[in-house]
Amino acid sequence: MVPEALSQTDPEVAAALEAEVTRQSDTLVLIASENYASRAVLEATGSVFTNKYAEGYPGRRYYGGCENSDTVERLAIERAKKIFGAEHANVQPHSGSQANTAVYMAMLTPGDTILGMDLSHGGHLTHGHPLNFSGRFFKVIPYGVHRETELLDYDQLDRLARQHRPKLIVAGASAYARIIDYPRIRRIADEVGALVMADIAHVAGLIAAGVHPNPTAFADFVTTTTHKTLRGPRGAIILCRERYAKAIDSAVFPGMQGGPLMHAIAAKAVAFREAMSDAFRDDQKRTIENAAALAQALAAGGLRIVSGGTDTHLFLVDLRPRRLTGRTTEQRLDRVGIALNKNTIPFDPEKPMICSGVRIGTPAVTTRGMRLPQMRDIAKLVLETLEAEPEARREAALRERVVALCRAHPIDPWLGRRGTGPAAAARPS
Ligand code: DSN
Repeated sequence: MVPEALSQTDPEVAAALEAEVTRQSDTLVLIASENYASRAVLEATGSVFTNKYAEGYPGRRYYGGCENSDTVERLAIERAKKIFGAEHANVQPHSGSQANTAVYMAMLTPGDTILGMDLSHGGHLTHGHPLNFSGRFFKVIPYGVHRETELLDYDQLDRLARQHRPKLIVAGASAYARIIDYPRIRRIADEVGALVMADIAHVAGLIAAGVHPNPTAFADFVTTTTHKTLRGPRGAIILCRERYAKAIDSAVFPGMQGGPLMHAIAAKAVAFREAMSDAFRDDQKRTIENAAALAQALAAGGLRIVSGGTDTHLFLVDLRPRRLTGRTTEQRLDRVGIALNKNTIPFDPEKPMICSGVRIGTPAVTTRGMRLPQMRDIAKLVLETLEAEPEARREAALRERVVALCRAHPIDPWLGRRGTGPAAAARPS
């Protein structure tokens, strides 16, 4: 897509956009929360739905001219319910943080107690971090992983729940590589009369594809972003039982949002349709296989994988045995065109801006068609880059190999630069 009008109106933004296309094309993205939305999703996101105000919900709006907005929002709702087996869906949250906020607003009163996974053990800011609204408005009891196994410590969670009698238990993580035992968390919650919110932002695509357990039957609320493994536009949704539908809808609007972003909702509907395809299911399965293979290859090269491996699309690497920090590693890999993020590991002695680990994910490289042989290539590139601070010539050589690997698996079909049909958009050529 050549952004003709944009180039004429604003050459500076057009140039930045063009540079971003090149950066995304020529970078190996191992950031676990990033992906490539299809061309169809990008078209809906960049559509005239951006012009429409549609406060309210389908059939009950505060503005005229909402018939087409109703159509796309109804499609998004029905598809979301079908994919996750939910009784009710609200597709309006602008982000995952706002989805979580809406659930808290609907069900809690400031000062209530919640249990959430510690950010430094893999949780998320909105699960009760002291600097986040969730940690400021609620009494948060963090739970985490076991020091030896680095697996979620359900006994600790059980103990804390009995001791503190929370109103809500948040299950879910943004940097935890293992399957979460949702039935067990439900049982713990039932023992103390707590609600359960499952935040599946990271694994939603895997769940949609049926290659990861679905918590919908065990949680009162399920929240997810739509742009990570789910491969849709930026945004989020909330799924819940019918009896909470009204409370959730009112918490989103008028509780904390005004006009829904209809262009994003249209794009969510498109992404949900794509998520029901066989091609999507295959890609999600491959995403997990690729993550396992990459973790194994890096471990064989001497890196320590937190908890010894992964069941999902991501894993954490503990860099302390290599005397590296997450920050140095992120920066060094960035210079050769490999993007990932520094991440705390459980019981991390380093500060959050330094970190002892990195988080590695395979959704983006899998979407661009990479498979097991490429995972071995990526592992080699990462290991060689980490061997020693590369001097300029070696760094340039590594960068060249990264670009060659990227160009063999182009993202052009997603950008409409080659092949424009749905097949080209849905899968790499
Ligand atoms: N920033 C997201 C992630 O990278 O996991 C979580 O919100």
